[in-house]
Amino acid sequence: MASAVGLVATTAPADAVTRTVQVRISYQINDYETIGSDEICTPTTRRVENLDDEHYFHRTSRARCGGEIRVEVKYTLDQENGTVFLTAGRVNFYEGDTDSTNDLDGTARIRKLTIPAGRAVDTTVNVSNTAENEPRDRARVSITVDNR
Ligand SMILES: [Ca+2]
Ligand SMILES: [Ca+2]
Ligand SMILES: [Ca+2]
Repeated sequence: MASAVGLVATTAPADAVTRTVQVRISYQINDYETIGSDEICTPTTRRVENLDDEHYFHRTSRARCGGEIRVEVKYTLDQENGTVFLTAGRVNFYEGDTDSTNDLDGTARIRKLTIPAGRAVDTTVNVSNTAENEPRDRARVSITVDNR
């Protein structure tokens, strides 16, 4: 039999747990136009990563639309004993001269998610241009965290 020496050569505790998690974020963005039709964008971002149970993971997903809008989804992932938690989540809606603008015109919280091992959980957030009272500048953001 092969020797077991070396198999425990790690600094992680024996009960360390790592989960491979996919976060999929689908955007439906409407860019209001004073002339012509509104511009509509439906990008999706996907991120697969390994979450150990000793750290928090701060993440940002971004989408742009119509030359004037940028939507940013910020969230924190934590993992304990195989269960994944999405916390401190927020969707920020920027609208201005370009899609690199820092003109924050709307924001909304993401509810906290608890995703047991073997499950996927999703949530939807709506945000719009409340600062300039332009409800046709808006985004619907669907977030799925897959802990399978
Ligand atoms: Ca516009
Ligand atoms: Ca535009
Ligand atoms: Ca604006």
